[in-house]
Amino acid sequence: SVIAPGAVHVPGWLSPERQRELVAACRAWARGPVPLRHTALPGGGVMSVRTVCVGWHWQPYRYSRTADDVNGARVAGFPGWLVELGRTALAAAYGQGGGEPGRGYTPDTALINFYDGAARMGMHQDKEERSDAPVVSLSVGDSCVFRFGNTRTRGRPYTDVELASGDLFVFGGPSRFAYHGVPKVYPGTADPAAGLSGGRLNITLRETGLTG
Ligand code: MD5
Ligand code: FE
Repeated sequence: SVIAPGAVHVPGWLSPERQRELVAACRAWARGPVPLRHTALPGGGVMSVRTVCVGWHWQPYRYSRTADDVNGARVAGFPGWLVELGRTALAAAYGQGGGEPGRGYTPDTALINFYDGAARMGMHQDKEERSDAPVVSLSVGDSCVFRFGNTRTRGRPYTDVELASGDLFVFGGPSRFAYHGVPKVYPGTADPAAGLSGGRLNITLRETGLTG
C-alpha cells in the first residue's frame, strides 16, 4: 500500500525460502570480513542495533571501502544477485516500467541491521548517499513499529506502520529523505520458518552515488 508519495509497503513480499536465503547470507557477512557490531557514535555511545555492511561501509556519517572504525578490513563485495533482488523489489513496489527511464536501479551498498528485543532506531534521515535513487528495505524475523515521518522535522506528523517478516518497503521520490525510525520491536513474533531464532533483521539496498 502507498503510505506517502514514493513510499510503498508490500507486506509478505519475500517468500519463506527467500527469507531463509537472506538470513543465511547475512549470517555469513556477520562473521566477516567486518563483524556484526554496535556502531560507535561520535559522542561516545553506540547504536543499539548491530550492523554489518556490504559493498560500502557506512559509519557516522560517511561511506568508505574499509571499516576504519571497526577492524580496518575491506568490506565484502556487493553481489550481483542483490542488484537483481533490488530491481525486482522496485518493480514490485512501483510496477514494471514505473521507475525512471535510462539506466536501471543499481544498488551498490546494503546496510544490514539486527535488532534484539530492546534495540531501537531513533528518528533520522539517510543523507550520506550522493544519489536520490530509492532505498529498498527488507524485513525478516520479529515484527516492529516503523515510524515514517516527514522531510522537515523528527517529530509529527508521522505514520506508524507495523513491519513483519517478509515485508518490502521502498522509499523513493519525495519520501527518500523523510525522517524515519524504529521505536519498538515485538519480541517473539517471528515465524521460525524465516530461519531467525529471535530478533529482527532489516536489509536496506541503496545507491551511494560514489565511485572507487
Ligand atoms: C530499519 N533502517 O528498519 C531501517 C529501514 C537505516 C534504517 O533506517 O538507516 O539503516 S530503512 C528505512 C528508510 C530508508 C530511507 C528513507 C526512509 C526510510 N524514509 O524516507 O522513510 O532498520
Ligand atoms: Fe535510515
